Amino acid sequence: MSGTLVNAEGWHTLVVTDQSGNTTTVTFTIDKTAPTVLDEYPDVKNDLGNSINLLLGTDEDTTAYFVVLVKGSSSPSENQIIAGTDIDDIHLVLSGNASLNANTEEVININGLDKDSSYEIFVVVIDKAGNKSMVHGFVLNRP
Ligand SMILES: [Ca+2]
Repeated sequence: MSGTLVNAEGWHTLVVTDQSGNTTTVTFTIDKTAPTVLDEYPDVKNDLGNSINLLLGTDEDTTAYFVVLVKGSSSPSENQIIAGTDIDDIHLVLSGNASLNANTEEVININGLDKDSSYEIFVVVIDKAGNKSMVHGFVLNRP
């Protein structure tokens, strides 16, 4: 094997030629950039007491993970949010994930809330290369 080390981001095409002159072309991408949660997200609409719509948007195709905690809870780490736990690794019923398309608003329905409680929702998104965004929080205040 010989060749040039490729580590630049973006799409690359690799052409392999054997001793008989047969060639195989492989296309691959290198992505080292963390995805970003767009400015207006996360957001909550349609607060019906026991259920809400969580709105999310990102700048590339990602999987979003979220946990819903009582207001004032400490933020879990990225990996704890992915695992659906709080900062003490306690698994949360109010957690989940969804696929997001780049620059498209995704609406996630969350059920099972106590209508009299205020909540804090923590979100992290991961791109297809495994790069993680920062944790983003949203406080859902109830009267
Ligand atoms: Ca990326």
